[in-house]
Amino acid sequence: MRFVVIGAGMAGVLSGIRLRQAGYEDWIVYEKGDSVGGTWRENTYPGLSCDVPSHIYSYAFEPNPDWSQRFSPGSEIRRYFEGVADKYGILPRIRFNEEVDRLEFEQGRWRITLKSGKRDEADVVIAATGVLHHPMVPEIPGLDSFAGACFHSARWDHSVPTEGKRVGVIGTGSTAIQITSALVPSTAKFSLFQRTPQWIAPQQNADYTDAEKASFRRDRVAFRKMADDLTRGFHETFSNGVVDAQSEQMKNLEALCRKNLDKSVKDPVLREKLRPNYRAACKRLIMSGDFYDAIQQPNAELVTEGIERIEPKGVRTKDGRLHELDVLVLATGFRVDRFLRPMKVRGRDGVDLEDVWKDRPNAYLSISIPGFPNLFMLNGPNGPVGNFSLITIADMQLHYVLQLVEELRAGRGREISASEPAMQRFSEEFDRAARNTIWATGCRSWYLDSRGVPAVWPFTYQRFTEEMARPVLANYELR
Ligand code: N01
Repeated sequence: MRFVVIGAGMAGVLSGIRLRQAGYEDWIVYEKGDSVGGTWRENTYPGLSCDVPSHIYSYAFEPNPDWSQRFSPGSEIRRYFEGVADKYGILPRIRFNEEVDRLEFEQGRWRITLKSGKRDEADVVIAATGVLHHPMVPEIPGLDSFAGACFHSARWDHSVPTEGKRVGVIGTGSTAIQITSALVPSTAKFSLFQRTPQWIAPQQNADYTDAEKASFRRDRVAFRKMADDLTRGFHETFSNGVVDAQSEQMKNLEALCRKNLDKSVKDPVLREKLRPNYRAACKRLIMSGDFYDAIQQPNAELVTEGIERIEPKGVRTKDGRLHELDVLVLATGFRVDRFLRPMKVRGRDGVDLEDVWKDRPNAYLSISIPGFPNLFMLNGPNGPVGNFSLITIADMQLHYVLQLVEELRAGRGREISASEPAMQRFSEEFDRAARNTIWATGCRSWYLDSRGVPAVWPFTYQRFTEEMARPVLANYELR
């Protein structure tokens, strides 16, 4: 069987490794960029780090005793992925600067057309195309008229100096919060344009000492146990809490965030401007040990007036004030409803994915779409994203996908995809559960789909683990 993997980010590299381990030799990875790393290649903004502990945000088979910090910086994470791809011999199998344009299922195989005009074919396609991938550029009047440098946070222009400059950032998501902490100390003036305040959980990010790293290297069993304990602790507290808005975990989390705000911000006016009027973790929870300190510095300003328009000299807010800027950063998030798009995907009988997904993207267990056989998504729609380690999630999904593929290898059929009734049942149960989650308690966030229903795994983490352990073949159509 021939496999095509789309994307050489964390999940694409993992796919190559797992395919080889499973004994498949005929596979290739198409990557539109010029190197591996996905989100860690595209995001290079100052202050970038992962707020999932590094020892959890690692491949299970490639623990890294050398992580510099509990939450290591983005550049280090990128180097980790590059190193793993190299060590496992994945790089020669990646076709860089090749973007997949079309996927068409014809006569039992996927026909792949690349933007370059080249063509390929595969029995199985694994889409490892990422979630937070397509920058969301806001429609603010006058945006193009800005005379200084303006870019999205995921397209950071490192040729533009920020030191000693007047920098403005639009947005208060995880990205903007990290940029704020990183840039306030070196800018002349820093303006953070907040549309909605965020709850922020405290985070301590100590460096690992040389002695600690040596002990991780020496005692692999204890090292593994530490990572497992971290994972378990996280799932028992956070992961199982978010799916039940009334849970003790969510109440405790809110108390923690409230205490963090009350204790950290001295000026009562600023404190109230920073206080959200929705529940903690309704939006994707932000963790930061230095944001409140940064925003209280004399050169920092939290701008809460709405943005009227952008002008050549800066941002005009609705109170008539012009915030003069040299650099404007759009930390305005991503189009998370894209998934496989903008690829044009046609399944069995020429069915267009755009039509199937015209209301919203949907997939059985986040992996398979009825009528699109032998096409499997990693971190697809409705999966566990958020404050999870997506590496663990993708690895479990691959384990599951490879069991489906095993049905083909064993000759029990040539085409496998979720059945319509299974998709229907899953969607109904999904929607019911989604309404009980913390994400549905009244805030705007990228978790919500076009109907305002959270599009994120709404069941327990335990359930995800159980579902991924073994596919229920009765829920699949095998031809
Ligand atoms: O994007 P976001 P992000 N005018 O969508 C605002 C992961 N991540 O890049 O809240 C004014 O969260 C918007 O305002 P509002 C993580 O999963 C992880 O920060 O909608 N403002 C919001 O404040 C994260 O959740 C890490 O009112 C506008 C912001 O832009 C995800 O990536 C680090 C606007 C967008 O926030 C995305 O985070 C970074 C407008 N027209 C990212 N349009 C870590 O691991 C949008 N906004 C630490």
